[in-house]
Amino acid sequence: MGAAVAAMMAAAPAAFADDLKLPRERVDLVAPPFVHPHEQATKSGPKIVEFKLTVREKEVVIDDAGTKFQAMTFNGSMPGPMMVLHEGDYMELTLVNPATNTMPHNIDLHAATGGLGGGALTHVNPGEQTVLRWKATRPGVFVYHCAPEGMIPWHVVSGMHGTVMVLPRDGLKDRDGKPLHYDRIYYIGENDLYVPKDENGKYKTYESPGESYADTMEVMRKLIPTHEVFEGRVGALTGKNALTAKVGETVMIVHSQANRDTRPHLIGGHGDYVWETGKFNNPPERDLETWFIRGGSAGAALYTFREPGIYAYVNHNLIEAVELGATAHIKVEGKWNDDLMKSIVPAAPIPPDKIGAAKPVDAVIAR
Ligand SMILES: [Cu+2]
Repeated sequence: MGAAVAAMMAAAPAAFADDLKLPRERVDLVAPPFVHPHEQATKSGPKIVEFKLTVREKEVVIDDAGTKFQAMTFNGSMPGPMMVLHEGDYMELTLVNPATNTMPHNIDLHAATGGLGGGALTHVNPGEQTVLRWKATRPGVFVYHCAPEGMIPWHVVSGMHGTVMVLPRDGLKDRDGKPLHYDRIYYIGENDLYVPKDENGKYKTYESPGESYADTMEVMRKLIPTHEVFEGRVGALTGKNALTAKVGETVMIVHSQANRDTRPHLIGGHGDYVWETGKFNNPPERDLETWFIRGGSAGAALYTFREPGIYAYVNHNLIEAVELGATAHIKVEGKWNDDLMKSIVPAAPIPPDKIGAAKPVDAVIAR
């Protein structure tokens, strides 16, 4: 670690000036759908939380047909990792743009105040890095995304987005101030993708993001995504990649969409407590069937699983869920509760003496 810190000090000495006499914590980030370990409520005072995001431009596969896509990412995943801190903490973010990249990048953090959310202070060309410090003053889940002048939407829909979660220091509360906790947390980042096709309708491939730019812009301007995905590809969270939970566990699902509206729905379950707009100073809504995530925002939902099974968690524009990819699975283990649901008569042929019962209905229709 010593060498890495020394290298960073040499690159950006001013950012490490010890003007805040606060404890520091360095956080190692993990790729979605997982979230780095964190306290839900904290008894400690404000601190400086250090995160590092490295921009990775890379080719990725976005569906089971093997469609290739020139992605731009924070830390190599679409979306980038969730970064968690508490209200009153400072984030000290190192943004690295390796020399192997081809594009300038930066970061606009919706949770931060001033300077285009940090976008004005974090512009890095390939081979550069920068350190930004900002104070977390508003609790909630907030999108962050790349926003380089002249190519903002392209970088965002190419994968450069993620979420910051600022927790209240004393944790989450319901409408009456009763504490709310989660046993697991998953972060689902939804991404609309616009992949150009050739004259035969086949998806085109490119050597670099820059080479794909003109064609991609043409598709983007029509506003019809070719893919709508969770965690960067169709099937990233289904089948053997399903999320897991147990009956009785409370799961927090944070859902972001940096560019386009979406409407999460848990088939067979609900949102027990939902911060639809994602901001924890507002009381959570109860018992939702579907909630709305505005493009450019993140929302948070708590659900305690009551029945085992495979749950589908979808964007309930079902065309986007089923045809374009916006579906996840949650595999829940535990004991079935007959009180909540029970099959009284399993499907079987209609008994002969009941066939006639259809006749009056036919008569009504005929009349
Ligand atoms: Cu970028």
